[in-house]
Amino acid sequence: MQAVIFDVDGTLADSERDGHRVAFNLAFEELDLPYRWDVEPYGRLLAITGGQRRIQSYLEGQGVGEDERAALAPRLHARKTELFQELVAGGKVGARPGATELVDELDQAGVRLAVATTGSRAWVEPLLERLFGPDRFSPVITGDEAPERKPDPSAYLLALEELGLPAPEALAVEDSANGLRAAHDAHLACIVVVNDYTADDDFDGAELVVDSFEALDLATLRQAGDGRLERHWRG
Ligand code: XBP
Ligand code: MG
Repeated sequence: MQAVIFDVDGTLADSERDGHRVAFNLAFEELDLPYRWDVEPYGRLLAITGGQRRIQSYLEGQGVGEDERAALAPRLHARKTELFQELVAGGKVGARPGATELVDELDQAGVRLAVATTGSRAWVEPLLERLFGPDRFSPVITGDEAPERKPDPSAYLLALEELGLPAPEALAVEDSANGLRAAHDAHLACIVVVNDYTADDDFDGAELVVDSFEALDLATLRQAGDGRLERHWRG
């Protein structure tokens, strides 16, 4: 295993419940819209990857016509992205416990670190820099570059292409069923670190499913990446 490709939202960063969700609601409020995404229903909306598509789908469910949706969703998402950038700059979005330690351990062992996320580059770069320091990941593939969003594998395929590695030489780390499917469709072994929103997802086929980064270390990742991990457990 020469490289680990990390997902961002819900994986490296605890970014959804108190981050993206709050930014969406602030944008709804600013545009005088009656919508609010509470904690529990937001978990269901996460099945739709990509914030703008999530908004489009929600507006359709609210009976908003196609033309109005086409005009409103990009505006809402652009403002939400600015508001999320402000949350990031204000230190309101943290790394998941154990994530920085694992990234440092991999880095010190000479394992290459990359990112493949559905999120928007406008906030991905500043968030990664704030949580892990400058230029820790290369490549950083975001929803802006990937032709399709997860569960489509394109973000991971692009990351492998830029790494110049075949899938068996890398390992994906994800938090959700959408992410696991994207990794597996790119023929990557994948470890899942579940979170409150994804604990009940279907992770069939994951090399390993754990509840926290604290259950992971370099040796475990190497075993999973080299396909030598027999056990499938929640550590
Ligand atoms: C998670 C997503 C993103 C975020 C919101 O991406 O689906 O859409 O929820 O970010 P991943 P944007 O788990 O692949 O990192 O509003 O910028 O899409
Ligand atoms: Mg995720």
